[in-house]
Amino acid sequence: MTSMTTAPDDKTLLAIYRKAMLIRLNDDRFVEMLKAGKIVMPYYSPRGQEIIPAAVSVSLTHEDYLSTIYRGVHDMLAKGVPTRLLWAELAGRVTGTCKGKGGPMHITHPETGCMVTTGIVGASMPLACGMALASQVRGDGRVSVANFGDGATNIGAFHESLNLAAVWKLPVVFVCQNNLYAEHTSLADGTAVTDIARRAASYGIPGVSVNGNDPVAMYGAARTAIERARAGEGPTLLEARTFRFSGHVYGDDGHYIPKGEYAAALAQDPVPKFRGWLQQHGHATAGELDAIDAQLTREIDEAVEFAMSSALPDIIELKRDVYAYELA
Ligand SMILES: Cc1ncc(C[n+]2csc(CCOP(=O)(O)OP(=O)(O)O)c2C)c(N)n1
Ligand SMILES: [Mg+2]
Repeated sequence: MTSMTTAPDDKTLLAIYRKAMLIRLNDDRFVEMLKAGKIVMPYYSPRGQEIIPAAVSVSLTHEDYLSTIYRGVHDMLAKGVPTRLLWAELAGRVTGTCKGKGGPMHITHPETGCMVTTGIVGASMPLACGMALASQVRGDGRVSVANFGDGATNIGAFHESLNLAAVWKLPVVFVCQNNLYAEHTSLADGTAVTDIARRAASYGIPGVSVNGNDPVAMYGAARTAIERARAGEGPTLLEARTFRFSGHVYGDDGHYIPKGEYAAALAQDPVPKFRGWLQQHGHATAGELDAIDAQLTREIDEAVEFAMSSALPDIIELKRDVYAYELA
């Protein structure tokens, strides 16, 4: 395994904080707008999972590729999709990343390496293998990151992708965001081996289990895996343990999650916890963090204003960009 320095410096810690808080504040605003009936969309909240993409993406550039799933707004924001374009897409406006025709389930923004959001469980992995193969053939040094959930590890595509990536030494990092639930089913109820990282042994690749809510541990594990992929040493399976703070989708009250389990997770809410840790350990003052938060709030205010004042797509757009040639 490639051995590199994996402790984040202050600048990196603040970059992780900024991304994690951006995700957190955006989520608050999405929920507020949904509740007020101002936007209508299927929304899969990433609350509780903010640290994972924030800590992964600081080691990536816009040249690196990302694939993710319906619960992927956090991955997109962390990778760098501009907040205003993301909002416009979620609100179904022409100014969105996909001209308002993709919506939350299909955010795509190649300019920042965000190649695909899929609603098909497990599909982010073979797509990442394809992108990584392209990079390998071109020799462009790009790394592909595939995000998926714990439930996706029981889909055939998971095994096929890990095997293919291992055999061809593809530059992929498989990031399993293990939030302990797949829709209404707990991990233990649907998975024989709940220690997901152990599955990597079947393909002879490193399998690392990490507390995804710990920014330092998450950063270190991701950086090692990304550097390994970039060095041509092949893929890694990274299991980021976390918790889903909401029901599966907006409107699901999550009643099947035991109250105690939920309360214990919420008491460790990762973004406020990280904020406190940064101050306690002298990485930032409360004033510096307040200034970051205020700037992020302004960014979101501006994004909402931009999205809501943009036009909805014209009816003629329904068929445009959908087929290889435009139908009459
Ligand atoms: C191939 C496929 N099978 C089933 C579904 C229905 N489905 C949507 S989300 C989901 C749960 C997936 O859970 P997990 O992979 O843990 O991701 P999470 O939602 O927790 O982020 C299921 C079964 C689907 N979208 N695609
Ligand atoms: Mg899950």
